[in-house]
Amino acid sequence: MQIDVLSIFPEYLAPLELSLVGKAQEKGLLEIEAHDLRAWTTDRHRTVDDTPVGGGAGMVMRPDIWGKALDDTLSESATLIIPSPAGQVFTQRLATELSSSEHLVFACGRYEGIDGRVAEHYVAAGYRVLEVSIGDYVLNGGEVAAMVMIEAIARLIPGMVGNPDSLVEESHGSAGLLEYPVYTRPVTWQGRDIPEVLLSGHHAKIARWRRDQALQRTQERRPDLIAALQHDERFDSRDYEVLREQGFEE
Ligand code: JDQ
Repeated sequence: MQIDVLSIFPEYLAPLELSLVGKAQEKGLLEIEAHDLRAWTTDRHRTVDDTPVGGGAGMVMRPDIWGKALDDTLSESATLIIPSPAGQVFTQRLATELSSSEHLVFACGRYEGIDGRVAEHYVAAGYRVLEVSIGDYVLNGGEVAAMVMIEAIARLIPGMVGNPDSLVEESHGSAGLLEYPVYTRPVTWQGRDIPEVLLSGHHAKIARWRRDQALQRTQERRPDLIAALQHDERFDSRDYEVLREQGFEE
């Protein structure tokens, strides 16, 4: 997979060289390049922004500069991703879907964002264009959002990840639920013991305990996820027993 990131702060993307994403790059499964948007300016001040037409606070990024940068960067197979607080929400499903892409181009805006015609133009030109939010909070620009998405996507690239078992588990029974709590030695720490069942060696009991924990904390912290799973026949009768003990109805 090729990933190009366009930004006025390409140095922000430096951490992608490290850790998991760096390993994917070393393995040749992934190539990430950060480009300085100002390379496509022609004026002495390397201007990328202008005042908002119609009035209002702040500055807007110019479509002509973005157009030149994207024309030089997009390939025929590329998906254009524009981080935005007004985008569709980034999910594990979207990460999985994007992990089989040949080419992703992230257009990272700053200020009040990128002129709205840029997304429209590349849709009209036949590209897949996604305006994507990483959650309902406001960042100062698209760079951190792009890094979040790239990390989530890169760990799913076929042939990647240190421990493939963790990905298999993610896509199985626990899918759509929060993770169960995990423990390691020492068995007693600060007067707190690891739950006895985990030391029993009884694999079926351990699996059931972990599912109960996942169900309980999902019901407590993310009832929206329980509601979403309910009609999908994802729960057996024991699951419903656990949920009902927590005050769950229907
Ligand atoms: C940009 C901005 C509009 C603040 C400029 C480019 N999930 C998520 N939160 N914030 C962003 C994404 C994001 C992405 C790209 C961005 C924010 N800004 C700043 C723009 C209104 C408010």
